[in-house]
Amino acid sequence: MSKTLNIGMIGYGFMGRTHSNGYNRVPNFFPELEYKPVLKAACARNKEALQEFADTWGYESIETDWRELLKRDDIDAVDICVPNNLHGEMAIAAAEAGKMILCEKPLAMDVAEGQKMVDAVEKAGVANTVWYNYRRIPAVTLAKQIIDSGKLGQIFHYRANFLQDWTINADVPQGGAGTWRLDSAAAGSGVTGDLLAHCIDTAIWLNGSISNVSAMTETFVKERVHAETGEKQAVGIDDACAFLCRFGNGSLGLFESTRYARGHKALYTFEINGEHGSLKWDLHDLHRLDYFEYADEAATRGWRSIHVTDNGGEHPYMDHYWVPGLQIGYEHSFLNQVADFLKSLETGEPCGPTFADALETQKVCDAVLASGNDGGWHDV
Ligand code: SOE
Repeated sequence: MSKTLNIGMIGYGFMGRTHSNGYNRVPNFFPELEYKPVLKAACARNKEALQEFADTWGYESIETDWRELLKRDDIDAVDICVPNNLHGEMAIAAAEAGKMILCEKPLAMDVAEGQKMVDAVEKAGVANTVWYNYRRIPAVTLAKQIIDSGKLGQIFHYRANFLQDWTINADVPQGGAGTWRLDSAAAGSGVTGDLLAHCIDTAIWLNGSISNVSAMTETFVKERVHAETGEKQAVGIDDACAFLCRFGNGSLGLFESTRYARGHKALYTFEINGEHGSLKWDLHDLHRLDYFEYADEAATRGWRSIHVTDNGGEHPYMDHYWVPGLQIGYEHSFLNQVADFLKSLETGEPCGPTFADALETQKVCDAVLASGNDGGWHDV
């Protein structure tokens, strides 16, 4: 007999859409799961825009006050899809109300706030996860399986980039619904919390903990008009950030992110070099994983590009989709995370990254920002 999981979604932006799509489609692709999500209520302050969102994605009701949403007995899980400065207060209140929580990344504004959120979900004993969705792109999950199998041997290098170009124009405002990511009061940080956090989450998952960091940050556009007040204000976010790090396993890391890489829209790439082989992945070609294996015969040795679409159990998640050779996309990483969350309710196992896992990423982000400010090496 199937069980329902009633979702209360807070927020209706880009991420609200990706998550809602995940909840809606998961029963089609993962019919074996015991729990089925039900889009019970969507919540935001702008009633008209919210109603349109609710109608588009199939939410049964709306709430304009998130505290009212938390009081409802018919809500099992709360999805927090709002600017970063609201995650902490909402997540702590949701945990106190006994709700399960699926929180958009990054977990918090800083480590101190993130720690309170971890304490709250652990005290309440509620299921929790953070939407670092790239882990669940099949090619990235395959990279994890290859590394865990030991095929790469000792890891020497981890390299990652996340490059965009959408804030080069100094007329782009900060703050407000579409551009809160540029306002440090709402976002906490710039590319470090927004983009590098993804790279760091994947890196910790694939290659283990990060011990210390040395970073360089820059804000190229120093002042921007605030979309809500119309006032010109100093920009407090990092527009670009590059950092070096050491991993606990002795490997060296090199990370770069910017919103000023003209021509790049969302170029997330990583490369891992080990003793016996290397792996590389590129979000713009997300269904492929490139693999070099030194043990191959010398004459034909070279990089192979694995089309991660086999559905006989060889390739993670793919048995839930089409026939071999037919790929899936960005949105399926969210379906896969919903499916894993629902599965975790059956098994009682946590669905990573949990709040506690995401706090480790937050610790690296805080150390990177501190190093960007003073130029020194910082322990994580
Ligand atoms: C920023 O443009 C952004 O939307 C991030 O906020 C997302 O987390 C990332 O996946 C894509 O880029």
